[in-house]
Amino acid sequence: MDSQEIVQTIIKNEHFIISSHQNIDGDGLGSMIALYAILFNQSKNVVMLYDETVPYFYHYLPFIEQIKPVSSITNQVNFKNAVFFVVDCSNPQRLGLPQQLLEKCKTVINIDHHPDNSSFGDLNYVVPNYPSTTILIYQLVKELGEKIDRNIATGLLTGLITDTGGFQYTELNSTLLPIIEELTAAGASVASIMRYVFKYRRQEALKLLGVALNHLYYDPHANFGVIYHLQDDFRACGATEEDAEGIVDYGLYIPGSEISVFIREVDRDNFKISLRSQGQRNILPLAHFFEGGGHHKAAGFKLKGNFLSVRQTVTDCIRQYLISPEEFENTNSSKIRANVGRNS
Ligand SMILES: [Mn+2]
Repeated sequence: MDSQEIVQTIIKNEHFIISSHQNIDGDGLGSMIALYAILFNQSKNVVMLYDETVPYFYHYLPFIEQIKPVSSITNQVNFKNAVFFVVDCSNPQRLGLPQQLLEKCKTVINIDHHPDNSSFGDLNYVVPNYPSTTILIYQLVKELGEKIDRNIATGLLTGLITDTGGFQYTELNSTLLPIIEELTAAGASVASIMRYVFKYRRQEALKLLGVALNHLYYDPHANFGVIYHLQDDFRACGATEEDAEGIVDYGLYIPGSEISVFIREVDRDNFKISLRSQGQRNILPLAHFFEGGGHHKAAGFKLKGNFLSVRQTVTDCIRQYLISPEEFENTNSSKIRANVGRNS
């Protein structure tokens, strides 16, 4: 791992760009914000780039208004001298527009915890078994010898809380507890972050959740839940994509459920599919089968087609996988392998 070199690169350089994956989550944002705050405290010249809307329930984060679209900075940054941090992002394609800036920059630093990260950086700090990318940023702050203030702590804790599902997917242990204690002592609030990340939702989002629960289908033989939203559902509720955050989890609430799948129509005949699992099930092979990616317990991919055929394809695959994972992986091994790290 290149953490020592990353620390040296921070010390030796003045200009930094930070970005994360499209369809951003609390770990991507928390990592960006914490890193921004660290570099800001060192009086470095730093910009954060993201081209989509940052969901309103993350607006409590410090420096959130400093996140800019690519078009706003293109003329201001001397890319030849800039170090580009890509955080919580398994491959450059997931960056969206900021991807075009990577090759203009002096150094690309890739900090991530996705198992299928393609090690695309000049320097790579990738540890797949870490619960969040923000814990890697925490290690960097320590190596830098930088004091953790409230802003840094809030970013770091936001990533940890989001990616562990509020400490439901990762056990609180003797490694994490002292870190959480340190971050809360620095001024971050577990209670407040938990509320914003998981509970703070506008009325339109709650209506959308109601529709999702009405659509819920559960397969009692293979033990998985399916939820979906069509464009008409978003329109009827006055909801947007950000309002669907967290809905995928409900398919795992049913006793015995092993996998939850959430299919949503983002444009006509264009679907995003999110997968979640609990217990021992690793859903990454399923995501790779469909040219997606992610983690063992949280992954996703995209599919085109009409809704009924998309749903049929996805549910058939999940059923086959749950009934016999070895057979599924053996039958599809070349396709699964070819897609690892390609597009998650
Ligand atoms: Mn993450």
